[in-house]
Amino acid sequence: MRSRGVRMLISLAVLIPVCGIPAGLIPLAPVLAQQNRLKHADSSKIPADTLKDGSRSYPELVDITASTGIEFEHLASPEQKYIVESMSGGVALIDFDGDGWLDIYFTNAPDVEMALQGKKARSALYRNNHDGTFTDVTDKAGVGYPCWAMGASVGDYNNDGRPDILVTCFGGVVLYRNNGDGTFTDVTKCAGLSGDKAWATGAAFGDYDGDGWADLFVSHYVDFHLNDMAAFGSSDSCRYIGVDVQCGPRGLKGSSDDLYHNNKDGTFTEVSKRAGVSDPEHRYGLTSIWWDFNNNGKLGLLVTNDGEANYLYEGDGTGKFTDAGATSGIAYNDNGTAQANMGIALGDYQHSGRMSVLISHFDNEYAALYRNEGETNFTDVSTPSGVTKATRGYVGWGDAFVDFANSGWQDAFIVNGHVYPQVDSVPAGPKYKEPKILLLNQRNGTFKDISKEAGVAIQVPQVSRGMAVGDLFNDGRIEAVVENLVGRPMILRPEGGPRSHWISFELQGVKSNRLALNARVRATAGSLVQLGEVVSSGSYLSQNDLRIHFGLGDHERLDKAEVLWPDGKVEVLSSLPADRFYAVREGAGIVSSHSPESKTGQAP
Ligand SMILES: [Ca+2]
Ligand SMILES: [Ca+2]
Ligand SMILES: [Ca+2]
Repeated sequence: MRSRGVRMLISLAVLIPVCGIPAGLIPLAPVLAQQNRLKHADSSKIPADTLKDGSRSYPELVDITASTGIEFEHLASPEQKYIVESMSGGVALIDFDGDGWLDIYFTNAPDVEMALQGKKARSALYRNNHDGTFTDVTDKAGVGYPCWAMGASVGDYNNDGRPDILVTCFGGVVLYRNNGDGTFTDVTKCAGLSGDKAWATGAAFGDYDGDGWADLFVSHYVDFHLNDMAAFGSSDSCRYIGVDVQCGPRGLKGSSDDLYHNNKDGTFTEVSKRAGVSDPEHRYGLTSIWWDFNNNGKLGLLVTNDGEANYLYEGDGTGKFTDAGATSGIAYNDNGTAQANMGIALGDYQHSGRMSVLISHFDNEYAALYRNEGETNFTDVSTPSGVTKATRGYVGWGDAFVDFANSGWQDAFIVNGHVYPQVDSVPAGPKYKEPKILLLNQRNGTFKDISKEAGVAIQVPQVSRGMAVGDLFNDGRIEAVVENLVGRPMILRPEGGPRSHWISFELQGVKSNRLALNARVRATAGSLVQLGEVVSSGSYLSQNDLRIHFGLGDHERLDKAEVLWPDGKVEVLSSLPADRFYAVREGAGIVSSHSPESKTGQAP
């Protein structure tokens, strides 16, 4: 059965060389339009990554938004006079209806004027129709008006196997319980989360004490109030490159952070002070992420702070944390300066067996690549790796280590967009709308900027914020969903390039939390050894696919997949054919697997 599945996939690939996914999954018209456009683009100039036979050495990232039926628009005031108008736009990938296909939740926010008039902005949930299109199901789902939304992350707070949504807001958080029937219920109050009235930003689920129930961390940004707003251009901290701009965050008060322990009964208890993660210094917190950064079996927490030192909390496994930000090397850049730390990408880009970190930053800085050296040590390798040169001059937000080409080596993708529209009035200055950046992993610790070779779509300047990566169409290729502060999102799909193999794992916790957050897979195919982890939150206030996907290059099978469950137990799966999706249940091994052309799982 398996070999026939692989043969079928190959024959389909021959039939549809550009699209590379089974017929019927994507409407044909947009694909043909893309092919025609490609022909025109290629006839004027052969891209640097085109091989002699005309094929691409790297996929083109094609903007497929128009063909998806997604019409969401993020609201934004033209002038962005207040910092609270600039920071929204996280996007979450979540299979809310459990059909095995990723759905998309876009957060939205009003501007100050709208809010003062009592007007709200509509966030939106789109259900995946399995044919390349999505349907707006926001109203039925009941998730359209959570709050003045910043971002969203996914966790299963009541451990019923259904992923829930946590929305961070200017004004606390909103927890949506997934009812399993296409609807959600706002359970913020009964869950004990309604005490938060501050400006919440990065929320992340992780079971820090290993009791099998995901706990929740929520970072906060500026202590901001609509009845007491610093006026546009009113002081030195409200000017940039000679022009008046919005004020902050510098010059404004910051806000402390929260940690909620899961009581296993649908409620949480706030424990940040006794846990040591309350942020008494009131730094400007943005994205947060749980992961076992030093591979000691105990969950740690990274919190990016805007213009201030990052927190890297080392956990003792029982609920006590110590900030190792400064000693680990991740709090500051290699000049000892705190940068405007925003989005977080996690990835073992060097196949070292350790997850390194890429943090996006402001335009006069650079995206910082912190190489994980093990034992709670990180080295800022941004400059020797080529990341500094490629990212300086842009304001970066959502970021990901992602293998669009399925080569087995993760590249780095960063979406950009300035904070101040006023910069456009400065002739030699940066621009409000900025292109995206794609950095090719050169497999020697360095990256090459291939942004201009990856197609015209990512060169289109936008004011981007959130970004999430995942296999939207269950075809073994990873898409990127970019949420822009201004206007429509951009959905990017890799097309063309070498036909490489891949494998995908959905992990189901039993003793561990049901979504298997922070479980890992170490995947071995010949000499190619990769590490993947199930992570709540990340990028900029966004949520990636919870499945672990590996590109495998020429490898037609995985020799070995070691599943590292959060409690330290390891399950080893051997000789798995590539180009398939595997569901692995803790203690039970593979419970189903399927190829892209069969929509439902089957016994292994
Ligand atoms: Ca779905
Ligand atoms: Ca749930
Ligand atoms: Ca817990």
